[in-house]
Amino acid sequence: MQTTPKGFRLHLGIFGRRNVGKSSLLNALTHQATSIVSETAGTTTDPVEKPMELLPIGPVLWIDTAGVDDEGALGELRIQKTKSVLDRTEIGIIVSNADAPITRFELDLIVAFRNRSVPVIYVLNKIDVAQPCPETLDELESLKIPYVKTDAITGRGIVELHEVLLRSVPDDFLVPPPILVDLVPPESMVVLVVPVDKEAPKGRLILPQVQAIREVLDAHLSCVVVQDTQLADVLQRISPPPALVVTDSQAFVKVSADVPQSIPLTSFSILFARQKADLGIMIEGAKTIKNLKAGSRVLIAESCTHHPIEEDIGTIKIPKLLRQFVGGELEFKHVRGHEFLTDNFNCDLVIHCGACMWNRREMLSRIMYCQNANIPITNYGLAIAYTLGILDRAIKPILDAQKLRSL
Ligand SMILES: Nc1nc2c(ncn2[C@@H]2O[C@H](COP(=O)(O)OP(=O)(O)O)[C@@H](O)[C@H]2O)c(=O)[nH]1
Ligand code: SF4
Ligand SMILES: [Mg+2]
Repeated sequence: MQTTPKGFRLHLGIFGRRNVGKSSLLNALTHQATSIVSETAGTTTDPVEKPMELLPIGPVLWIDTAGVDDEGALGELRIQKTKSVLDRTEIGIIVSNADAPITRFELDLIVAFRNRSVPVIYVLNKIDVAQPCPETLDELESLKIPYVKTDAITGRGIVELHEVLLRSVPDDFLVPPPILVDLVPPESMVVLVVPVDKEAPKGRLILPQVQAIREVLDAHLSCVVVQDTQLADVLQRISPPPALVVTDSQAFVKVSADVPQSIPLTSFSILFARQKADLGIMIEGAKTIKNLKAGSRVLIAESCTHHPIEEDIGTIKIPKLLRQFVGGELEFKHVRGHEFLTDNFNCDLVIHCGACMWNRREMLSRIMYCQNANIPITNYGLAIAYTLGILDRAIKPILDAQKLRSL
């Protein structure tokens, strides 16, 4: 985690007047005593920096500052230091006592962030003591500033603050990793296995396949696209062997038998779990399949509302594989589109489609929702690979590439 250079971390600055609970909020956000909390105003002097992995957003750097209303000559110096943090802040968090009106201190901060095109979040803290007055909420709404009510001592509102943070993360920070080109050496060849069975759409390929081919071409690599039935024969004819084989998850067992262990193998869904979501969290989710037992509840979620291709895999194939794995009946619920856990289906696992039609932020929001509700989440490809006992092989090409990068 500490290997991420500071410059690549999303800088989250915490600002506000003295004693409003900025340091307490940072401690609640990081679950540790990072910053000194005190009843004495002006305790935080120099900005306090705390790097952390804020899942599923990624590596962030929290910066706790001194109060912007500090007094005296020393106070002036602290204010200068606090202002210098403004210039490196990518999301500004303004903390205030919940019942306090918005004063010139907060307004100055809002203007400073707006001038820098930096998103702002307003935190109304100490709601255990007093509620915000309606005028403050009206003003925040008219300024179009998202706000969250917190009690930094008990951690109330921290989950909501995480959700608002994710919504405020600038797009360029959420730039997804490539689909596959970073997993193979330059100028290498990859083989894409695309079964054309009765479930395949007529006359075309599906989006993940098209996107993978396009990425390979853009990177000036080459690729061979074959059906699973031709794979063994084609592999014999390719020399040197391909740098990677990517298969549709549904053909994984056959393909895994046909591809020698020396050739890295993964699936489209696993590549998309990395690109669209957070592969680490999704792998952990897949591994919780071993905890399912007869009667466990599984939510199967698809991003598209009507998608006949996925219908079979989500409604028939995955439930069948899971029943076989568990050796008993499970309770399944299927949701589509933006409908998601809204009826509080208290489930043991969420299995999501590859989300190829969605942007990364939307999928990360779902992951965050599940994490906050303590529900493991995985995707179709990972769930299939796990139940078939081939997960380790399927994720190895990605883990190997990550290891190489961190050397
Ligand atoms: N009741 C209550 N007290 C809080 C809350 N957050 C912080 N405090 C208290 O407010 C005081 C100032 O907190 P601190 O985090 O040092 O404020 P800072 O100066 O803005 O960093 C301390 O005594 C904290 O215990 C809260 O949500 N509720
Ligand atoms: S978003 Fe999901 S349901 Fe829609 S095509 Fe992609 S994998 Fe299938
Ligand atoms: Mg402080």
